[in-house]
Amino acid sequence: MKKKNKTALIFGVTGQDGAYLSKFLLKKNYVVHGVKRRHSSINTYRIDDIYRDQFGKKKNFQLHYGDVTDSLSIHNIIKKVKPNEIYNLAAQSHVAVSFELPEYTTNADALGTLRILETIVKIDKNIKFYQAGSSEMFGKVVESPQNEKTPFYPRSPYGAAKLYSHWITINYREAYKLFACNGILFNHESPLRGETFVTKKIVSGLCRIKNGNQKKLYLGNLYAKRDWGHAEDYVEAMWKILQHNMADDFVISTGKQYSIKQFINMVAKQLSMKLKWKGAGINEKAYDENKNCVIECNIKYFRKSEVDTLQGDYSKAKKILKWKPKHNINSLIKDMVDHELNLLFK
Ligand code: NAP
Ligand code: G4F
Repeated sequence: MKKKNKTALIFGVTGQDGAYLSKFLLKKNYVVHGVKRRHSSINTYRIDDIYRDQFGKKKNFQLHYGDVTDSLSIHNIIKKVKPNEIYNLAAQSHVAVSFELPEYTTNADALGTLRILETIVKIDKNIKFYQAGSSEMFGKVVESPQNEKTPFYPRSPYGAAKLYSHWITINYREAYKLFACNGILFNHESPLRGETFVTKKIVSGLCRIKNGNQKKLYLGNLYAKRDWGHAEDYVEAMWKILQHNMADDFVISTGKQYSIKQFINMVAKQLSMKLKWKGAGINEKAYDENKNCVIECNIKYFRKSEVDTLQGDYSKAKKILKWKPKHNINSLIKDMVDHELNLLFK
C-alpha cells in the first residue's frame, strides 16, 4: 500500500523561515498548511511562487487565516488540518521592536507557544511540535561558544518571551509526553530576510548606494558580533529535529562570528566598493572612493540593552542529527547581494 504523505502545519508561514521551510517540505512530498494573519495589504510575497507553481497540479499547499494570540483560530485550524508536525515560527521577531511592544511580543512569542501546546494536548498528543527558539535567550552570554547547556540571560522582552516558550515546550514534553522540541537557532539570513534586520539593511543599502539609488545608510552598534548562517540550511535542521527518534533540543549555528563592521566590509568587497572608516563611537563613518560619507551611526538604532556577542557550538546537532551548514558567510552574502542587484536592475 502507498504510504500517505505527511502533513505539516506552519505558524508564521509568511516569514523568511516559513517560506524556506514550505519549499523544503513540499520537496519532501509533504502536504503543507500555513497560518497567515489578516493584513490590510497583501503580504504573501515570499510564498507567492509556491502558489504559482501549483497551477494545474494537486494542491499540496494551503493557507488559513489565524493568529497565535487567538486560541480559537489555533484550535479550529489544528482540528481541521490534523497535522503530523507543527512548526511554530510565528513571532514578533524584531528584538528592538520588542522594547516598543513588550506586551504584544510576550503575548505572541510566549503565550502563543502555550496556546499551541495546549491545543495539541486537547486534540492529538501524537502531533510533533517544533518551537523556534533563539540564541537571543543566551543574551549577555556567560560562556563562549554557547551550547545546549549554556545558562540563559535574555536581554530583551523578545529574549525573555522566547525563554518562556523554551521552558514551556520542555515542560509539556515532560508532563504530557509530547514530541515537543526546541531549536535554539542563531541568526540566519537570506534574500528573503525582513528589510529592517541588519544584514538585509546593509546589503540593500550598499547595493542601492553603489547603483546611485541611495546616498547614505544609517546604522547602530557596529561592534556587536553575530554568528550568521543561511535560512536554507537552518530549515533543514528544523525538519531533522522532528525526524530524530527522540524529542530533544538543539543549537543550530555556524560556529563563526563576525562584527557588523566586518559584515559591512565583506559586502562592500563583493560590490567592489572601497570603504574608508574614520572617527570613533557614534561619530564613526564610512566614506567611498569619492570621499562621500555613505555610512553613519544614529543613536536611534542602538539597543536599550545589547547582546554584544553570539557564537554557537552546533556539535550536538552535527553528531546526532548529522546536520552541518552548507553555506558560509561569503556564499550567504553573495546570495543576498545577487538577489538585491537583480531587483535593482529589474
Ligand atoms: P519573520 O520573517 O519575522 O517571520 C515571522 C512570522 O510570524 C511571519 O509570518 C509573521 O506574520 C508571523 N507572525 C507574527 N506575529 C504573529 C501572530 N500573532 N500570529 C501568527 N503569526 C504571526 O521571522 P523569521 O526570521 O522567519 O523567524 C522565524 C521564527 O524563528 C521566529 O519565531 C523568530 O523569532 C525565530 N528565530 C529567528 C531567527 C533568525 O535569525 N531569523 C533566529 C532564531 C529564532 P506576518 O508576515 O503577518 O508579520
Ligand atoms: O539583525 P538584528 O536586528 O538581529 P538580532 O537582534 O540579532 O535578532 C535576530 O536574530 C535573533 C537570533 O539571535 C532572532 F531570534 C531574532 O528574531 C532576529 O532574527 O541585529 C543584529 C545586531 C544587533 O546587535 C544590533 O544592535 O546588529 C546591530 N545593529 C546595528 N545597527 C542593528 C543596526 N540592527 C538593526 N536591526 N538595525 C540597525 O540599523
